[in-house]
Amino acid sequence: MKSRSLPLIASLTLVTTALAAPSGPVQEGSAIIPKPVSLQEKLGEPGFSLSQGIRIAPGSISGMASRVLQNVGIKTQISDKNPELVFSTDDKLGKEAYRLNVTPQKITVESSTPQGAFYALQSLAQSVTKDDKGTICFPTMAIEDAPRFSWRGLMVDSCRHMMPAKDIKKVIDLLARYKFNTLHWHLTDDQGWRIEIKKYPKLTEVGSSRTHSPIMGQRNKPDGVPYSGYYTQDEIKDVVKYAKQRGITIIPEIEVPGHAAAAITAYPELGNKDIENYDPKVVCSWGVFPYIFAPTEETFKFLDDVLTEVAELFPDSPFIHVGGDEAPKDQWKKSATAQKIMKENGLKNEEELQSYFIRRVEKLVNSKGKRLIGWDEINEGGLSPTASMMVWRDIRWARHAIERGNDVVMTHTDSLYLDYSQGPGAPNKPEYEVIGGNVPLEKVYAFNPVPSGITKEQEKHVLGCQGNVWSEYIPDINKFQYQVFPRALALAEIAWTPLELKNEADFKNRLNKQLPYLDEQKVNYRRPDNGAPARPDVVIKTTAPEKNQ
Ligand code: TNX
Repeated sequence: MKSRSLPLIASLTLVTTALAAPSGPVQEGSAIIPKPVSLQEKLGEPGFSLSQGIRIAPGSISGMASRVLQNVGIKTQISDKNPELVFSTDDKLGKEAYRLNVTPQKITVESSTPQGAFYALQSLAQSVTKDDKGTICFPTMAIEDAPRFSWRGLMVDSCRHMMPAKDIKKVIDLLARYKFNTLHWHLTDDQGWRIEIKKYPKLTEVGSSRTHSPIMGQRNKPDGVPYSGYYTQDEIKDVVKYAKQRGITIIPEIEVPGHAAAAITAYPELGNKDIENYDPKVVCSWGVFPYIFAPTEETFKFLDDVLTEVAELFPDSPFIHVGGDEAPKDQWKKSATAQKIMKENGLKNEEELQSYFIRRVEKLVNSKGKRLIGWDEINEGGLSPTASMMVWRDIRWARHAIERGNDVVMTHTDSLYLDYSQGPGAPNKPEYEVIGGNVPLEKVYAFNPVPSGITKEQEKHVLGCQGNVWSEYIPDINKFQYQVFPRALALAEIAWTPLELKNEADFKNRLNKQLPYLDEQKVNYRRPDNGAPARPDVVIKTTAPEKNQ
């Protein structure tokens, strides 16, 4: 058998080698973002020619590999006849690490998981270049790579304005290209409850609709246009699956005890109903509002049920985010019921009641097999030793939590709030309004997620960093893309690349080479050269998306 099949293999090899003739010398290197830990390119030597496309070895990863390469215009074929792109497992590599080796004849990927291989393919897809004859090719190169942090995130606020599931998928595609692995999905807030919960249908029947919104450019005037929308459980499952196939875990956020007006409007018995003038409504403007869950057993039972459904919808998320931010205590101060509960539990003040509330919710979250994460206000009144904290206000809170052994994710408002403006150049039109604050690209790039003054040993408590995209002034995908790109690429690099390799000039150079891809994908990014949108022809809406009107 062996001796008869050999000549066949030999002749096939000849044919295929002839097809995959190496390209001519390659002068331009790859412009990978985020910058890999180690990249060695052989410029001036032939690369791997793509004039005939590429033969991918069959296996569990080949379909995904084919999709990633086709997305950058490369013809692919899955074939075990002298494959040119091959995968192997090296269990010694970290979960997200990979090795990628490109020669004029062959491309090899080594990883310990499909996720590592996926990142190798993203690096490969970003390395398409041309040889001296203009033939499309990959440069001859060797990469060894692994991320600096395990949490590389972006938060999408679907409450103030809601992007349809198909647009969330577009966001996921771009995040995957730049090796993000976490999408934090803000699903409940004062202005809308956006996730279907079967046991409590009024959450979406009532809580997903508001009568109007502020007019863009005139933030204190109502637009008079009803706004509503939510994701069905089927849509959520579909988005979660889509994200998973692209190496992205979705962390759901269900806000407690504040930012809860929509839920309380749907089920008024969950609020502090014993106070005067109690009349909850889904909120139609932006800011911080008084309606906050009552700290009663009825509320905890409700949250238990909600979290059961949420945990089932996000099976791969290790965390459930429970908000915890901006919860005014006035209603608890006025409510006899809340005061009685404080007394019964020996709580000295309303801050301690907030802390009690969060600890009760943490037990529920843990009972579903998940860890609790919340905004840094969960610190006030005492931080649970097992909670993780998302630091958005003062970096000192991060140090405080880390010193106590809590894990943190850095989302600092001064550096990572992508709803803020980016510097000069946005068109002077109402639809380009932002909430306030200024975070230029350079400021994102300059941010170090590890706070100063902590020890090497404590650094392991910094899970990573995340950009937050609050959507008060982001009514649709076009404005979203304008706010998020290209700053998300700077964020991708600070989350992945070792600190000692950070170099702003080099980053900007690579960023310029990424723009043609973003153009091709029709991303409405902010032009780094003049601040204008990439696509002046796109219409950024000033009111609710059509579907929701
Ligand atoms: C504060 S950051 C909030 C959000 C707003 C945002 C606007 C945080 C945890 N809470 O509710 O949308 O400011 O930038």
